[in-house]
Amino acid sequence: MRPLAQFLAFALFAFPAAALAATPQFSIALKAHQFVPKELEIPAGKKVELRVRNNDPAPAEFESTSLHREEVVVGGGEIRVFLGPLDPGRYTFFDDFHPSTRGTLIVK
Ligand SMILES: [Cu+2]
Repeated sequence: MRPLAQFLAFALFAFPAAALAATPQFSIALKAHQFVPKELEIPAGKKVELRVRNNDPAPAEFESTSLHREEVVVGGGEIRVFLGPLDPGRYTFFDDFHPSTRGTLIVK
């Protein structure tokens, strides 16, 4: 391959990986039917990846009306939820299987 063709082949290969790596990641866990942390701050106007880890043996459901998300997390499992870009504000989420288990996403 000529140098330009080599560069283009490399760019096509490398840029999607770079774009993925640039998505900021955040984590919360479920422990004894509590979100840890209870409040999580994420940047406004950016797509983010939220990892939700369930450290309890019982299944949980990460649900949020304002975020339009509803996903089961099996006991001992982890899910990846892609959110945003979001407007600044407070977004509540809860475990629909244990509705008193609640947390807040603070977007600023
Ligand atoms: Cu639900």
